[in-house]
Amino acid sequence: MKIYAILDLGYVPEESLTSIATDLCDGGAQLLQLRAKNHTEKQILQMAQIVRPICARHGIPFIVNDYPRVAAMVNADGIHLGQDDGNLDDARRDAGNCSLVGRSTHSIRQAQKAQDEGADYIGFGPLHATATKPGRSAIGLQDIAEAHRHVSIPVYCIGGINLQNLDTVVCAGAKNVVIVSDLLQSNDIPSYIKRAKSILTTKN
Ligand code: TZP
Ligand code: MG
Repeated sequence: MKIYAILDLGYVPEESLTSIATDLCDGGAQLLQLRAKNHTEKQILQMAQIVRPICARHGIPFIVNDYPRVAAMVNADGIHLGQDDGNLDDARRDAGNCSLVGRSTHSIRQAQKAQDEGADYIGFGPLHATATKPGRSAIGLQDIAEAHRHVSIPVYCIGGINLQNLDTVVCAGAKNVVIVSDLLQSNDIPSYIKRAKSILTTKN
């Protein structure tokens, strides 16, 4: 039962990167990803150089979205790819043979395929429509339990999850979750994570 946090630059101003990364790590996030859809690779490298040591100090795996070479340059623990981001083996190699390669999946079939291709974990969603992933329709909660029956690698449910609906997501079979906008917009990140963890553990 893990909480995976994403430092999404759509919600985090660059000048707050250090403090928010520190709050997420201090608060108990168990994985941390850097995701920036409107920045250059060079800018993302600079941000990764800031976040990487914060994660290392806390012993939290640091994962880079989309840019294997950035992952290699900062010695990240992992790389995360979407459905259209290419081959997982190539990404792992380009990321310096990092230990974690994750793939976003939107169906049970894609979940199985990602496992077959060697993913170490998958994102599964979006469960609910979300402004963090515009244009991607919600898949709902009904396939969560089945996805867990089909794959043995960790499944991270994602998309529109917040403290109000987390219990329904867990009751539908979720074990691990990614929470992005609701967490990043909370005014007390550490206590948000503690509340989310207590929902995850009491319902699981
Ligand atoms: N992939 C599927 S949904 C999503 C991603 C990156 C965004 C999740 O963000 P939020 O704000 O928790 O809905
Ligand atoms: Mg991508």
